[in-house]
Amino acid sequence: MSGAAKEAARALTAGRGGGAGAGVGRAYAPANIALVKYWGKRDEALNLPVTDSLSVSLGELGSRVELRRGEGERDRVWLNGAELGAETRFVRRAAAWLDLVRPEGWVFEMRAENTVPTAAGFASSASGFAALAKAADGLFGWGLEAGELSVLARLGSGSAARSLWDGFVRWRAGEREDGMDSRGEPLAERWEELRVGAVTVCGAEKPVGSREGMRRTVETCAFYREWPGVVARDLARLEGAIRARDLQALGETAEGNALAMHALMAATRPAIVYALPGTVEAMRKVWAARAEGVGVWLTMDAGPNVKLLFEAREEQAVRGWFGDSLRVVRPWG
Ligand code: 2P0
Repeated sequence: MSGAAKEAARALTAGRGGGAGAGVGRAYAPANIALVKYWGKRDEALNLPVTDSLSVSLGELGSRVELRRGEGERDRVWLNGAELGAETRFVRRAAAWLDLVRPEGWVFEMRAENTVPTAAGFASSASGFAALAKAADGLFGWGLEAGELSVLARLGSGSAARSLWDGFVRWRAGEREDGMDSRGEPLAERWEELRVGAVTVCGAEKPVGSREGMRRTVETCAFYREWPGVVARDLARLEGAIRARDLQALGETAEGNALAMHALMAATRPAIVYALPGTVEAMRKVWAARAEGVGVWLTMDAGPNVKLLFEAREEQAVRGWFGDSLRVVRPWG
């Protein structure tokens, strides 16, 4: 990782804690789904976004990480009980983050368990880096606050800045060049009846990764200059909807924002289209269900799978429309 990322990690952790007193750090962090999306970086090395974004956590879907000092020449990493090869993307990304906090001469042993079904298209990098930052805090005894851990987690993956809390989290883009003010902030509101559904269309790896996709959009999409205005308007609407427990306003805002993001992608050159035939089919099903009075809205990330937003009282009706392809989670666990 870059010198700037190392500098940021050092600024947060230097002189904190007494080394590895705990011997092991253990932590859990929930995955999150953005209702107003992050798409575009102003600084790639630090994962600093162009705009704020706002997500809701996914309760029991997330990552558990255990971190301790290892022996030998290199880091060893296990995912869901199986040791991964040093050249896998997962291990390379974890090791790059660990380099930011690695004491001289150290190697690590990291054990990660994901309860996020990767095949359902929930990103596990957000919960993974948030849990890793918390586990490192436990191992080294830094005693960092959640907001500071959000900065550290962001250095691994942007959306990880939103995975340090349960519930609604707004990631403030911040203005500082070193990114110290670019961190998540939890909203006080709890919305116990809110449900998130995942419709699995395809579990295969996406054709264009988020980092590359964002870069391409910022550079070539003729409408990208409109995006910050769209986000500002949607954030104001969404926060109002959350305060008022207005599902229709929340749903319309989230669905509109996701489709606007996908429109940016389509207007990128070369175009980025994550939707598959099954994606469009699921979208049309949501709209048909709504036309029949079911309170359900959709959102989509950088992939073909569709996420649904509804309240507990509609769960049966939504299941009736989507059957076995649907996984339902409670944001507050
Ligand atoms: C989001 N996504 O707000 C947006 C919406 C996908 C679409 O954040 O490059 O894994 O590590 O900062 O956070 C996915 O991208 O990207 C993402 P990096 P990240 O959730």
